[in-house]
Amino acid sequence: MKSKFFDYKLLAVVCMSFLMTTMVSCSKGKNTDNSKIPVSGQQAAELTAPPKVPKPVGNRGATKLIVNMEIIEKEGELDNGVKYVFWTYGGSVPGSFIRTRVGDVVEFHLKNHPDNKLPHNIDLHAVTGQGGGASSSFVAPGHEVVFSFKVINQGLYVYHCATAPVGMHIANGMYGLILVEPEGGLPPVDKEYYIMQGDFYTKGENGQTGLQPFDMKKAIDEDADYVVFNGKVGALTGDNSITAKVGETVRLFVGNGGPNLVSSFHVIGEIFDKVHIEGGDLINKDVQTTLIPAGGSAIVEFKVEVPGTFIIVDHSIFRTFNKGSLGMLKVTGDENKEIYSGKQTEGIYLPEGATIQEIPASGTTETTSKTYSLQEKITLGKQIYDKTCMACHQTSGEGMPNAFPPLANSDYFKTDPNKAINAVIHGLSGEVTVNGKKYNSVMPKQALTDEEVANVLTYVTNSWGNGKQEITPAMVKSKR
Ligand code: HEC
Ligand SMILES: [Cu+2]
Repeated sequence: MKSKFFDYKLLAVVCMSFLMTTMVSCSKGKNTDNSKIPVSGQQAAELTAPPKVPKPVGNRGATKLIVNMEIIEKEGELDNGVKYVFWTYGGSVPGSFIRTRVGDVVEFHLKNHPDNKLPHNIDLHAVTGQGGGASSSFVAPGHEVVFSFKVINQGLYVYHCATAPVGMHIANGMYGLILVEPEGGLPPVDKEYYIMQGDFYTKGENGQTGLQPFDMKKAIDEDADYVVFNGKVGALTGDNSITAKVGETVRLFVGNGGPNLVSSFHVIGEIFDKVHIEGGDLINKDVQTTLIPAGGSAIVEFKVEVPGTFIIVDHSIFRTFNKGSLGMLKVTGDENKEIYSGKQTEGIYLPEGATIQEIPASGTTETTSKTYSLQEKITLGKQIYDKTCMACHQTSGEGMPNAFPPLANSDYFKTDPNKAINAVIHGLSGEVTVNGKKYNSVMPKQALTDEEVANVLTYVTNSWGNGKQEITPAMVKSKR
């Protein structure tokens, strides 16, 4: 063991310098003496926009690595139709991925584009030194600064802007990842991707279109309108999904720029075989969800055994379904029914033997004598909808494929609102066809007063492309 070490020229140098201490510290010296690794030659760093990462370092020796990073302030989209002025490292959110190895000396060229409005700088968590580089890198528009640092610790590190107001610079997208590989590189895998979460604060509510300015008050209150991967709702879905083939091993370099929220990173239907906890050297195995602090990271690895669309989420789940933190990994290849069977059978489950269950009544069945305008009925109806129907029929009545039929533009009750009344007061089961699609499930009868049923159905029939109708309590009563 020791003789093998001494064969190794590099470590011999390292160990020699430690002979004054003890042989024990010498044999452990591999990690602690990276500051002494000599560099030879120089090369320009490959920088990539997410979800791509640069080529692995492999077994190249330590070198002088030149990073040319340009800060660009530019308008982009946070969601379809929602415009936002992002401040970026390299033109993307998160910023360009930097890949280096222990022992490298990084010569960092930070350029602030002349069209930008503000000064910026950079704090790299991989730097050992004042401000992580921030104190040497403050740069005005139209200027370039250069500073160098020796890469001593391996791991996956966040970098970000640290110009006041720091929170605002980060909130506008000024963060990214720098990977420091160990000597000889990380073990090779089939696919590698770069994913970084961030929370955004806009003047308008989630979904409000047009150019949205940053909202300082919401940022201070940590009341995010958007929580997204790679700077945009949908940056990793549909055609932008990341991909793999059955049998491949996938490595995700995952960061969290914050500025405020921590991420409960999870891939639905996969188990992380390995997690480099917090981006460091310690590996945990067989992990379901890994916590990624704001300003922190994790490297997760897993082999994909079966095909499917694996949903990538922050398991603080309202963020995923209401604020944007949803990505997709599409895996193609042959099924493996032993690992996952798919749906085998489905029948209707009615433990009490009755055809339709009733949801216990909460309120009174009496009807108030007050008369409401159509608009008031719609408003009251929406409240009932959000409380009672939305869980199944979804926010905008769009339903859910194969489970809950749509109420939006539904041809089921278009010509006969009594069919909707019957569904609500008596429940509905057995096969129904809505807009050409078959459903065969059970809707429990809803314990609502005549007036509540009238209001909720008036809301439904006056929303989402349904023909405008007013449903009265008398109409409901006649169907009881
Ligand atoms: C627990 C889930 C659930 C809830 C809650 C629920 N529904 Fe349904 N609804 C269903 C299912 C399932 C069907 C289809 C039943 C079938 O396949 O026979 C359905 C069918 C319907 C239909 C007829 C088909 C269509 O899409 O036009 C209407 C109208 C309807 N629901 C309205 C409502 C309204 C209004 C509420 C709230 C007061 C409500 N539902 C609450 C599950 C639900
Ligand atoms: Cu900045």
